Amino acid sequence: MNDWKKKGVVYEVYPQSFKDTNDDGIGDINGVIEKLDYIKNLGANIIWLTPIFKSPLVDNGYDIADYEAINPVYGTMADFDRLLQLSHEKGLKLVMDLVVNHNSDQSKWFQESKKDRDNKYSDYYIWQDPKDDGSAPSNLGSVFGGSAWEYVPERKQYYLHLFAKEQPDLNWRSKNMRQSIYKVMKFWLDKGVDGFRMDSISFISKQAEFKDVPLEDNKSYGSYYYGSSNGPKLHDYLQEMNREVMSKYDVITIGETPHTTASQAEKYIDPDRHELDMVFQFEHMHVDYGEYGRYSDVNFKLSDLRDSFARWQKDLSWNSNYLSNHDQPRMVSRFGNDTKYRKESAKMLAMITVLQKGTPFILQGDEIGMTNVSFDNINQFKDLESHNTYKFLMNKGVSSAKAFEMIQRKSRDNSRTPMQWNDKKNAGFSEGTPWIEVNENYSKVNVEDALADKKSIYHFYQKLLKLRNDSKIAIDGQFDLIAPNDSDVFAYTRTLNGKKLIVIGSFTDKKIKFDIPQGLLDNSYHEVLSNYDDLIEELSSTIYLRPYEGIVFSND
Ligand code: TEU
Ligand code: CA
Repeated sequence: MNDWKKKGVVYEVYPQSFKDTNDDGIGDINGVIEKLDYIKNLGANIIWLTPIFKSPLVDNGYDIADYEAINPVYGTMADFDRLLQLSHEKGLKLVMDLVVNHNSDQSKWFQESKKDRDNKYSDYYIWQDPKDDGSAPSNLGSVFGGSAWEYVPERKQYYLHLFAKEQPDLNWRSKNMRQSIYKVMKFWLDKGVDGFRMDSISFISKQAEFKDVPLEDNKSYGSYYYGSSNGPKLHDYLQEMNREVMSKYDVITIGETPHTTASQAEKYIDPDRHELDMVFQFEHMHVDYGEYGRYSDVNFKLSDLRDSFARWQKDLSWNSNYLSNHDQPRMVSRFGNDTKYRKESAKMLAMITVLQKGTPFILQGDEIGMTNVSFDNINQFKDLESHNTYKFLMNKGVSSAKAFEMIQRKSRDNSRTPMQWNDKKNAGFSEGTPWIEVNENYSKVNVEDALADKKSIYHFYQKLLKLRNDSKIAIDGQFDLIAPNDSDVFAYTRTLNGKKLIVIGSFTDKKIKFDIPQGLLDNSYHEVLSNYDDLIEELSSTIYLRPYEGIVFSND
């Protein structure tokens, strides 16, 4: 991977919640333009823009009806061109979301494909005959609940949708379909975009046959992962895509790879295989899963989080490092303490994540420590997954109060509420009525205050990102855990040519004693970053960590 990619720090912009400039309550492209300097000043250098294409917005734009058109709610193609040009003038790269495991049932491709079995687009989707009794071809369930199959009378066939029924899966076995995708990619790359974050890319190659799969503990449907994640021809497709498209441009490619192990992931990014630059994986997001998957009422254990991170650091040559994105709750609420130690824990979590080997990803708002929302009515949630899961949980006999609490805790909407710019109306996001309500804590958590306060989370991120990009050790150093069994502390070293960073983060609200292994810390070290004001003066192998304290030492 070349230097600009290694030094990439990604800032994820979820445009509908970023900044609204025409007061229709929906963030837009001009809003991103308005805030480019804000992103740049933070120290990020790559913007990942989640989908802004024409879409009926069933899944907030991850259901694309026209890959080459901008959704008018976000602006025009001219606005987009201006965004791209201005980003480049400011030295920022712009990465688009490429959603090609599926698109929208409103797309021309699908509208044609469903008409009959013999048209130009008839093989663009995964059509299967019913079982003899007319029921769905298999018992696969979809990510958002219910069957993964939907019947279309015109064709007397079912089509596969791993996500919502309005998101039919594309058939990568079709050469014409693949060529259509490559054409779309070239359309954007020829405009000058700097790469793609590839949505659900580990799912694009399906098994040849769809059969019923074993059902786990009384589930009604089989896991959609069977025969779809890391399928038989996945790497052939990625190599073809690289040969025909990416190899012709200097761009960055980030594959979102649900249900992928570290050893499977290495195949995507091994430079000799000519596929992708990096993957965005989920193993560490599963540390608080339980009976009801992500929505379970389970607290994470530090040991699970640390083990997962460490395993990926060891087994994969380059990772994407994050604790939240638009599909996850807010990191400070999930892994830190979003009340008394909100600032300390948000900084410590950033530190422990950004200084691992790989590309840091920051979700808009995490740099000011935005938290989960506290809604009191299910209708305040907008995500289809939240609503489906709420019904599902109640069908399983969970009380409505408990089900609501579970949604509240893990809903994807926690990360999708409007960006909190100031303490004025609607947090300065919009003068109109926001499409989703603003988090009520905006009067104390907002950008204006963060910029005015030298000790804010924002300013800590600035220092942290500068440290990360100025330090060869932080970029290329080897990762090793320290105190791998400590119940409260996540600590590791990064080492390059004998020089080290020692990174220590406490995950507890108590003051604790921490022993640095004998011989590791000597007088050649100094403290380079801390989330508390006063630095530790005397270096000794026993240190006392304050609540959520995070410290970085270096001998470089
Ligand atoms: O997410 C893909 C994905 O794997 C999902 O399982 C994700 O973890 C899900 O949100 C679980 O709750 C991508 C996008 O990031 C997501 O926003 C889309 O809804 C999804 O693909 C379909 O395009
Ligand atoms: Ca708008």
